[in-house]
Amino acid sequence: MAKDCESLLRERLDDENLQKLMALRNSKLHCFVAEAVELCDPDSVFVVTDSAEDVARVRRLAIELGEETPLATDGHTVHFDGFRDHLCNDQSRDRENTKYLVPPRMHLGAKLNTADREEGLVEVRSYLRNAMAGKQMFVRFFSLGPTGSVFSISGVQLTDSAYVAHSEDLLFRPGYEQFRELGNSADFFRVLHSAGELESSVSVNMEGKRIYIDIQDECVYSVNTQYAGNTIGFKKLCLRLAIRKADREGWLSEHMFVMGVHGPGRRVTYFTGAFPSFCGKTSTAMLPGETIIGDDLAYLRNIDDEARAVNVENGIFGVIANVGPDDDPVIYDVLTKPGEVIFSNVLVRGGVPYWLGMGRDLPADGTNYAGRWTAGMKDPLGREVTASHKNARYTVRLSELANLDERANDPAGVPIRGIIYGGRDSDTSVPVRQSFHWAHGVIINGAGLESESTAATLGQEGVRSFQPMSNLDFVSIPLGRYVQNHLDFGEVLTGPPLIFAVNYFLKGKDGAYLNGIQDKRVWVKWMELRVHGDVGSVVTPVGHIPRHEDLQRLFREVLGREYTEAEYVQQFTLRIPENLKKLERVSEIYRTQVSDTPQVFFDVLAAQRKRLLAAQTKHGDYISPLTLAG
Ligand code: SPV
Ligand code: MN
Repeated sequence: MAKDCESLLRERLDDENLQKLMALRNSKLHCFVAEAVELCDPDSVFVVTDSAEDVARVRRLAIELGEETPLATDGHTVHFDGFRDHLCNDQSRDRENTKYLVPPRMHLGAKLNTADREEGLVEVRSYLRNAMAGKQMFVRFFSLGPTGSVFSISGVQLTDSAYVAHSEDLLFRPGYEQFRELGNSADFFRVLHSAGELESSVSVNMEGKRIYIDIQDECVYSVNTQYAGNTIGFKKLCLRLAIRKADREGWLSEHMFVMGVHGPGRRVTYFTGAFPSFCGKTSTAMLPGETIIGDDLAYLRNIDDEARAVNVENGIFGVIANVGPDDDPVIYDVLTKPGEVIFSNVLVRGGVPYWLGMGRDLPADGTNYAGRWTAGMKDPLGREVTASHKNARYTVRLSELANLDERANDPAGVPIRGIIYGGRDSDTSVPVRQSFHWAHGVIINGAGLESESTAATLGQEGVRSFQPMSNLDFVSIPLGRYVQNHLDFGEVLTGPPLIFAVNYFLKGKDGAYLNGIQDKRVWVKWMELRVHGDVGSVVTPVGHIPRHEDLQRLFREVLGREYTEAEYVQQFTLRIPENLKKLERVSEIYRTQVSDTPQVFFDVLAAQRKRLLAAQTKHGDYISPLTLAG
């Protein structure tokens, strides 16, 4: 077999590319490329090493092939993903067509989207057959996590999209040299992607969009799509494989940022944070005054009984809507100065990118994801085409950010002292709270996480969805087992991270948000002080919450404003009926939809319920934090 692969490669690759591939003495790699070449039939194969020359050529090709168009500012380009109407488009992750291919008799639980492995492989291969005819195949090597580290996982991606290949240069650490070290090991992830049939460099066969994850073979297939979340295999697609690998090997693969929060006396305390999309995860990770390690994916390991984490990635594929100079100055700066940036699905006019909520007026016409655009334009279904897509994005290297943490590439990771869970919750949870202990945090803050949709996504505001660890879309093992892995991870650590929950979206009775966008800068400082025991707390039935005097001082120091007792009482009033309802919802889901929920889960929920009921009997439905502070 290895011999056949090699002769096929010799037939199809030119000398230079063949040599680059053969320098990596890995027969599984060679066969993966050979079989993909045979299946997809590209005109040529470009094996991309870590050299600056190869990397620059990928970017050039993205422009030459029309997948990216240069903008007026040096280094900026724009890419558009296909759009026909609001039901048929390629601007977001496609949940419905993303499936795990599972062998017979393997069960992943009701919450996971699965297909029969053999049938799925036949189907996706039928779409991939000859899909690269007339095109070039890029062979890309990356390291997930810092190179040469206990955390690193090697990955190879084959794609016919220069935009995908280019985006990966910004998002991941180069891995060709790491593949050399790998020798003939079979321990790496593989991704095969084709954008499929193109018109004006855009995927058009959207009915044929398939994203299949073969968990048995650790291989991802993606076809007839270009949206990065569906195509850049090392982002969310390999996250699913990494969750399984972590399960086997006893570590955690999470949808989390990693950041350094700066405390008194130059102290830096590292946190990870899990928030569903559109809930402030990236903007928290890059708060001014703090330092960023990563905004989306983290690997956590127990190293000498300490939790340590790395950023899986090396760049950011971030939501651009509402990024403006006041609320997100760090990234706004990167997006408006010369440097390598790929904008996707924004509005362009005169070589300048525009997006919703950027803090300036948008032009009345231009080019966007729907083609030529004018204000008020409707799609064929009669729905408004917004100036930029609400999931329009930017892709940049982390090194462009002024506040990159100096330990961002530390092969040993950084010690994690706090974990933050956040969701969109208009009526239940206080803005920040700390759980009583590891299991309490894992279960209530993490596994019990819910988030509300916005009007823009479901047409109906305030629909809560269940978002355990904000990782539900990517969990590739039975959910109860995944929760158990979290419980086990912390149990053996000496001083496990404290677990916090934040809620940036709490509303008052009048429907207005109770917090300012900048308030999260205070919450992270409070959490940092809690880690070191530098501030006390008010003990409530749901955990520890801040005292007014500590917040008052922090609001002055961080935001230079007074934080009144009235504000505090409004924001931190414990809402007992809402909290009881939340417990019921979470309990119901784990009782009826998750077959292997650990018993401790229900015990922790029951204890919280008991505390809430006791407080309700004593103080009523809505309890001021001042009452609880005694
Ligand atoms: C998210 O949606 O959580 C993202 C972007 O980070 S994607 O790569 O599409 O997952
Ligand atoms: Mn994400």
